[in-house]
Amino acid sequence: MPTDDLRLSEQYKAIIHADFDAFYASVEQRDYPELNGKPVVVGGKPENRGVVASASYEARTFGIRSAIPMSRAYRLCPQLVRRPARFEIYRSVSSKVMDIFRSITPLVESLSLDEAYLDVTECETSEITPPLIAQALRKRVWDELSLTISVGVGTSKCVSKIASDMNKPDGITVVRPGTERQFLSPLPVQSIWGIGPKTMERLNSYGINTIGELAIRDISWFESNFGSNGRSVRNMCLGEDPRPVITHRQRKSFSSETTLVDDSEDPEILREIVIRLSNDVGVSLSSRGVRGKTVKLKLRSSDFVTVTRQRSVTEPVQLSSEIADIAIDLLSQELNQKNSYRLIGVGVSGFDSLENSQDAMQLRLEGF
Ligand code: TTP
Ligand code: MG
Repeated sequence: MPTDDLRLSEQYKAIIHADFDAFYASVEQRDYPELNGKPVVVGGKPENRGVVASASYEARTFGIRSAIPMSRAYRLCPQLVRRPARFEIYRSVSSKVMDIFRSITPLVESLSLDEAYLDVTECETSEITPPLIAQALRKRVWDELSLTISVGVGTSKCVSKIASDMNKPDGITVVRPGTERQFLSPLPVQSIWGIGPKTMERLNSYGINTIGELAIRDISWFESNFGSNGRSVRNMCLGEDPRPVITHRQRKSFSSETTLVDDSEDPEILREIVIRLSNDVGVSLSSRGVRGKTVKLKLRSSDFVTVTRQRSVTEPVQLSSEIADIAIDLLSQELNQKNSYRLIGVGVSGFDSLENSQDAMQLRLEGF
């Protein structure tokens, strides 16, 4: 698709989502050229019950994907080449690519080591369009790092992230302003951020398979099916996502919350939810190398009373298990109240400096 005539109008934001292709595996193929063209995975040994962290596109033709057991990967492809993870190298590549991104705009939000959003609205001129910026970005990453990224260009985070996945590997997908609905409509519902496998199954059981089929429901339907997230889920289906690109420095906390399908006072159910939310927050912190000193638990009871409880610790936390330990303790103290709850949230704030956090993350990864 020609990309030089796709100018985003002034009334829209221009967001690029960039993501390395087969990140860990590609770094291994780059550094060990004899692995080029071969099915390569990065991950733990099968005899230690290792899992695949990253699979090269050659390995994917055998059905190998991230998160499957390594033993299964070898069964799918006996000639598979496995490399152990070299986190230090991946972190250094990540920091270089983020520098390239930041040389284009200061508005860069890294989501993990290998992906980021760039708000390039202000970089746009009559000659330099967002798709051209995206192409230039891809070329620079290739020239300077010998790795490929795939990018999506759109008017919001949600659309650009979905777009970057459409032409992987080494691809670019541009969604012109005003065509968001058309672009999203045929895609499966789980492409929408926040719709996981369980919700997808439920929607499929109602005969809703695509985003287009979901988008035609009215707001009250969304609210009764997605609770307080109803409005934002509906807006995303319509291609509208007002979330700004937030840089590290601006970000003060990470949190995750959920509205329960049925209100609950069952300690086991509530604990399980707290563990899941702590895991979401832990993944966000770990992938960005951030640690925080304050863990917060938010509870909204069936009668809509919201309480927050927080605890600060001297040793900053980052891992899901560390967050969950504190959040569950805070929960246990509230359970004496015998309330039934409709919403639970877990958050971490009080970040230490990024430099310190990255040292800490390195230590933790080396400890595994
Ligand atoms: P992804 O971007 O999800 O995967 P990828 O870069 O390997 O492949 P692609 O983007 O082309 O689909 O994740 C980035 C890195 O994060 C990945 O290379 C390894 C790591 N990772 C894990 O360790 N475990 C996982 O389950 C996933 C999904 C990723
Ligand atoms: Mg990737």
